[in-house]
Amino acid sequence: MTPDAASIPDADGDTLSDADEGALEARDSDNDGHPDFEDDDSDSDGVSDSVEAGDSDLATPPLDSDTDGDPDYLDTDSDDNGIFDGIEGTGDSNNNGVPDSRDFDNDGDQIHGRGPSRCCLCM
Ligand SMILES: [Ca+2]
Ligand SMILES: [Ca+2]
Ligand SMILES: [Ca+2]
Ligand SMILES: [Ca+2]
Repeated sequence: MTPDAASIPDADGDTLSDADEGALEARDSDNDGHPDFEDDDSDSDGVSDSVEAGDSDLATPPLDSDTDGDPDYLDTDSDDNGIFDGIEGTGDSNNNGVPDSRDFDNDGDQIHGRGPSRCCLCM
């Protein structure tokens, strides 16, 4: 975390700044009655905002893994591989340091992860 980040407000402590979470307009992306800046899971995909933030630095913009304009914490399919983040979870099937929810190729077989992955089939 940079020194400047200590002065950036973060009401829910998920490492996404209140400004990034639309505190001014009290945006509530998943319409659960909790505005994003006070919601631990703003898109209700089962993966917490602190994980989907991408890093613990308040000064950096929220991560957008698939660069579709929706940051991961508001994107129910962060890696755009056709499998919802809540199904992929935050495990790391291929041990490449990228959680499955934002890893295009969970099993590392070089085949884009769209459709059922092998890890799901053997559960
Ligand atoms: Ca926050
Ligand atoms: Ca909410
Ligand atoms: Ca989420
Ligand atoms: Ca996105």
